[in-house]
Amino acid sequence: MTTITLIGAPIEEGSGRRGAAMGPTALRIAGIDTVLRDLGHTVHDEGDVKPLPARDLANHPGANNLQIVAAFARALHDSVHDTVRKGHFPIILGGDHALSMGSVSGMARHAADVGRPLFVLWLDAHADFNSPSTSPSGNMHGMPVAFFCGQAEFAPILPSDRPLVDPKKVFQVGIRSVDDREREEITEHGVRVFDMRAVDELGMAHIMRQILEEVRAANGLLHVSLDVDFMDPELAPGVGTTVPGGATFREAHLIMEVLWESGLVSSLDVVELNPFLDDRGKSARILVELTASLFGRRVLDRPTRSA
Ligand code: Z70
Ligand code: MN
Ligand code: MN
Ligand code: MN
Repeated sequence: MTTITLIGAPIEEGSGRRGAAMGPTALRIAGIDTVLRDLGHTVHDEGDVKPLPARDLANHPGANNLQIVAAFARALHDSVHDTVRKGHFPIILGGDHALSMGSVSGMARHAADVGRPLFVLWLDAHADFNSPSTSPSGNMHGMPVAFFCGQAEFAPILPSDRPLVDPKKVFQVGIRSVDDREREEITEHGVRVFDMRAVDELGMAHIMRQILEEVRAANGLLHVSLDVDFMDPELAPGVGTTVPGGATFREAHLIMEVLWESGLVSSLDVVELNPFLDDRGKSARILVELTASLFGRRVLDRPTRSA
């Protein structure tokens, strides 16, 4: 059984609208701690990180709310790194997706400490590979992947010696809304993309098998970042940007079940839940269910997990 640390990150300043700061509270009300304890895990809830704005950074015209976004990134980098160093599994309760600048960087630091490669599974409608100079919106929740892969424009946010993630170890599944410059960037940097067309043509089981085999062969750590908009908006409406044609309940569940069976997952972000836009807690409850499946809830007994 796993010792899990919940870390709330009530950031909404990366998203360009209000509401995602209520995400951690909604996930707690939906019972994320209880569900994990009922599965036999030990759960610590650290509460929410309380960052102070990064006043050393100047305002930037292409990076909205840079000071507060950077503050969350710094706080989460430290908190996630401390958690995983103790041998605990961090679950970051978002908050908008800009928080992954910090959580993934904290995991990259840990991976470097233990000499293993870090892989990232990015479950999202979006590629989130913009930079301040390419972003059409200036919203930093559209930038975390470019950040942790080391795009130079972000240099002052975290220390310059921070370990980066190799873009060829980032798997994006379910994407279906990509800006023109982002498309060029993810291709140029070799991000591994399984867009919605690939999901339809190959099937989720095949895609996940391929990803997990690669992580296992490299003895990698795997960070999972789950954006609510990965799922179809009919299923999970509680999100700022709804993009039609998302993952089904069955596809999302299958992913979580095979991830659990793999034993390879080291850390999880649950991001972009906007309870203000949700339909009577529906999206929060689905996220809690998916998290339960990632931690071993099953329908029937099957051949057990390998690790
Ligand atoms: C667009 C941008 C975005 C949500 C990421 C959208 C970004 N690519 N939206 N996550 N919900 O503004 O960069
Ligand atoms: Mn996202
Ligand atoms: Mn998204
Ligand atoms: Mn580039």
